[in-house]
Amino acid sequence: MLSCAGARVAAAAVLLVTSACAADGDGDADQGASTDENGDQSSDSNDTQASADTASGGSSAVGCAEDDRDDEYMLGLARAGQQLTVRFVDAMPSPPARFDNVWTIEVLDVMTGAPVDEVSLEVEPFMPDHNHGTSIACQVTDMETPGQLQLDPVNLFMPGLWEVRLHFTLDAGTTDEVVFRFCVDP
Ligand SMILES: [Cu+2]
Repeated sequence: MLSCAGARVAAAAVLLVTSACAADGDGDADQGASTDENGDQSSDSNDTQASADTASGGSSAVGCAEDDRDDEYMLGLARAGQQLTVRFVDAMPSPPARFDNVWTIEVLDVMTGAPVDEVSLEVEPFMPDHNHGTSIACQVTDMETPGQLQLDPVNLFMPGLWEVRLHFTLDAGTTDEVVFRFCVDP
């Protein structure tokens, strides 16, 4: 099984074709679950709509500062699909940034809020403005804490708005999708 490390470095340098990183399975799970179990955010916000806080005038920044389509990252940021809610437990770096990110998420039943462990997840970072994704495959590691998954790397190689589409397949064979949107600066 190939390690992603080489391909990752290459991609960061030149954004070139990295078909070498056909990673799946249980790679480096040694990042450790820096489990911060309940954070200190209240936990029952299914849809923490981070309203764009562009009200504070003054700066005439470009790029992400002007893009109000993105989610404002915070610990506990959650988005819901039809059956599942996904909540951030950890993000390195925080907030999400260009290149490789390592996320720990919590997968919960959208109705009951109970952790859901019997899922498989395919991670698809996508740039809606450019109509492309990334060739760096994301490995998903099941963490010890029920419902928690580690995503490594979530590769956001280009500055701009990314949709990170989380494609879930549940135990019963049904599917669900949860999307986070982050804009990354150069
Ligand atoms: Cu792009």
